Amino acid sequence: MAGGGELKLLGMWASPYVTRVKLALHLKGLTYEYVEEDLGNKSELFLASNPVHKTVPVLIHNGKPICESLTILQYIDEAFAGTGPSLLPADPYERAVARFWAAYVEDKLLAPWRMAFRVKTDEERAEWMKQTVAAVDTLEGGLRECSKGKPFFGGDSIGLVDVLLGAVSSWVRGAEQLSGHVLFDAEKAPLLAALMERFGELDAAREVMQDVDSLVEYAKMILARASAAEPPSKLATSG
Ligand SMILES: N[C@@H](CCC(=O)N[C@@H](CS)C(=O)NCC(=O)O)C(=O)O
Repeated sequence: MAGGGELKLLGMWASPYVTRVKLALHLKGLTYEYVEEDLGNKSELFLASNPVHKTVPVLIHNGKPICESLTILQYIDEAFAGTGPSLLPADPYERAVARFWAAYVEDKLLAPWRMAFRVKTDEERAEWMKQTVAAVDTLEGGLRECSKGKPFFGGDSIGLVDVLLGAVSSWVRGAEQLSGHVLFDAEKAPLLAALMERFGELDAAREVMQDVDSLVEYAKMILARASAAEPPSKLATSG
């Protein structure tokens, strides 16, 4: 893997936000040191690096911290522009479109899906899942327009939106095992389902994605704590 200064990633294994950053670093072929954080007992380095949100991931590049996964992904793309493939297209309009769909995935798909793991009752969970499923429908249409028959949202190769979606692939499979609900159903969202399949075949995905059975155990703990109304602040949750 390539260098380009010292890179350290503070993360937590189950976090899909951390997985995004790992994926981007692997896709770019960058060497980095990974440090697992105990979110129940945050390290001094971690708190000093992200005093505002106190969340993982944090990427430290030559001693300088970068926080918030979407900001980190775009930083990696810009700071290592000559190294490996680009996550964002060169054309300003296409970049804007990619950022638009990245924000959509974040706010309309993953945020409600994350809530579904955090609420106390089945009724509340069903409401968040309704919003999640509606977002999958819209995203399928977006993918149809953006990919123009090519394999990824980013066209021929994996881009920003593909990284966001791919990063939840183990959580998607884990949630399927837990609830039987298929988030990217091949009949209702064939393009997204095919994209997730293709993503799973990438070397970066094989190297980085979490073990699904471990996530299932972790998710059971989150769901149990949520239904007991324990504050979820110490837990990483899906989406
Ligand atoms: N918007 C943030 C979300 C990151 C996030 O929520 N991380 C969780 C783990 S999945 C976290 O660090 N939680 C720490 C805590 O709640 O104390 C990002 O994109 O980086």
